[in-house]
Amino acid sequence: MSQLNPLDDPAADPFALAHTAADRIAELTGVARHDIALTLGSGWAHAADLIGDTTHTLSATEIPGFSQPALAGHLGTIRSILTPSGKRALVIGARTHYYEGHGVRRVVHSVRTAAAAGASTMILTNGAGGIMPHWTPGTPVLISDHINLTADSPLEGATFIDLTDLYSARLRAIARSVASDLDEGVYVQFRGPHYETPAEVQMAKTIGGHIVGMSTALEAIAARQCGMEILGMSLITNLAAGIQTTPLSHDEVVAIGKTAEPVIGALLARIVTVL
Ligand code: 8IG
Repeated sequence: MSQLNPLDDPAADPFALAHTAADRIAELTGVARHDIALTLGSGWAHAADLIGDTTHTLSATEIPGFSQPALAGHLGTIRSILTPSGKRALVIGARTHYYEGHGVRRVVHSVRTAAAAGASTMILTNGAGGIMPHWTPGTPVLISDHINLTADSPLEGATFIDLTDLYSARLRAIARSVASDLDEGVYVQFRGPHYETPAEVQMAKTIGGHIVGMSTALEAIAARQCGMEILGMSLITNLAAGIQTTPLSHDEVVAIGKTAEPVIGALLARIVTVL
């Protein structure tokens, strides 16, 4: 089931390919520049219907370097949306996860494409496990920082990038101006696709983590490299292994996402309106 992807050529320049992808988006949409970009993870897809008028829906397969998501429930589409405040939002529903094993270039291609399309703000959302026991499934939380446990990086060569204030305090404050009760926490990215053992969750807690997931951290690093300002949000769909006493089930995670979708979609739409 190999799929030809120009990013898989080691000689390819991933930034040049991101520009090619952005040019294709501009050509297909007729929109020369996008202002903000959103990656919608598990539970967040409905936000796309609420943040404005979708003027174009593209299939990920039309855009160089993108692949269809491996996961049912993740839409393989890229939308251009005109928000009520007149901004252009690029909504990426086609996330490639690190655990798919296609390499980190493919994981961060959507972020680099968004930057090449002009976006200066990157909103990264995901479904994740919660370590804080009071975060009942369905709770949205802001990401305040991350711990990257993938032992990988989207940066190649001796590229030293500062990650202080990676998840913009300014954007978190704006999010809280819309929903003052939004809690925040440190996101720990594991490789997956297995969920953690309870011992690994205890380790994540001990080293300062509050949220466990399988995306976002690598994407945030790439977004920072491109100079974007980042807002990260997790939907807690389950308590992490050992914090909840019942076994984790993907079906349950999807079901919680579906239930929470209208609420968190509306929340994200309100945040986008005031950005
Ligand atoms: I949804 O409990 C979701 N994604 N690593 N752990 C990790 N990723 C997740 C989890 C979880 N829940």
